[in-house]
Amino acid sequence: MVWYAPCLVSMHDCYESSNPISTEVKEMKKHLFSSGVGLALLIVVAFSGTASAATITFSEYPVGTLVDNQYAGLGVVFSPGGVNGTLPIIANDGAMPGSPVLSPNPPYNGDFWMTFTSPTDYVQFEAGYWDTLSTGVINVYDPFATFLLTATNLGYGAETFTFQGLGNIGYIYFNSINDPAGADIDNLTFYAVPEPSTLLLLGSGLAGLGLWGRKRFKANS
Ligand SMILES: [Ca+2]
Ligand SMILES: [Ca+2]
Repeated sequence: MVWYAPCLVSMHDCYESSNPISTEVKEMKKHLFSSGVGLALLIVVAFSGTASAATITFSEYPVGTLVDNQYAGLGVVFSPGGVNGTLPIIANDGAMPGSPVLSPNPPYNGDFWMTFTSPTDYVQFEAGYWDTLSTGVINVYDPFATFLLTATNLGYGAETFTFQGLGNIGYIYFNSINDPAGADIDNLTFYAVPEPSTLLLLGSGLAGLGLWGRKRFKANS
């Protein structure tokens, strides 16, 4: 059973597929392509769709930094798990392509929590280095701490985990204690759920662009 949905296309497509405005955007794309001014306007659409994304590479602070609320402004805080009871730490992991990483502490053997302080419906991160299959424990909860699903590593090395289509995500628990030499995470990306007013603004903006494109097409034809 696959508990998480690896995103094999692109982050924008993944986001769009779970976005309530996706039908409208797809219709608009079709229209814009047919109107002959699609390319320039599609760039605007793509930019709008990813405007609320945050990506953390863990190169923002020095190696050795214990991480709790340094990223609170982006919408995520970290706290100790129950195994070692320590905060995660920014560490070098030469086996991971994007080192430095965020590791359980002491590296790389333990667990920690991520808490998303703003509503988010898409979370993705890399985790590894996995030396044994199915040793990771990654549990996902909604903002009310209701359990949503558990995931584990289905491969060796670095693996990308993507959680979407679950509704709002509030907490993710990460435990790599059963993997030889442990594992850590990197490139944590998440999208804030757009506020209704933002959606309305985006929708009306797209409608305006569509009308503009249609007018231009008529003028050119
Ligand atoms: Ca990194
Ligand atoms: Ca390992």
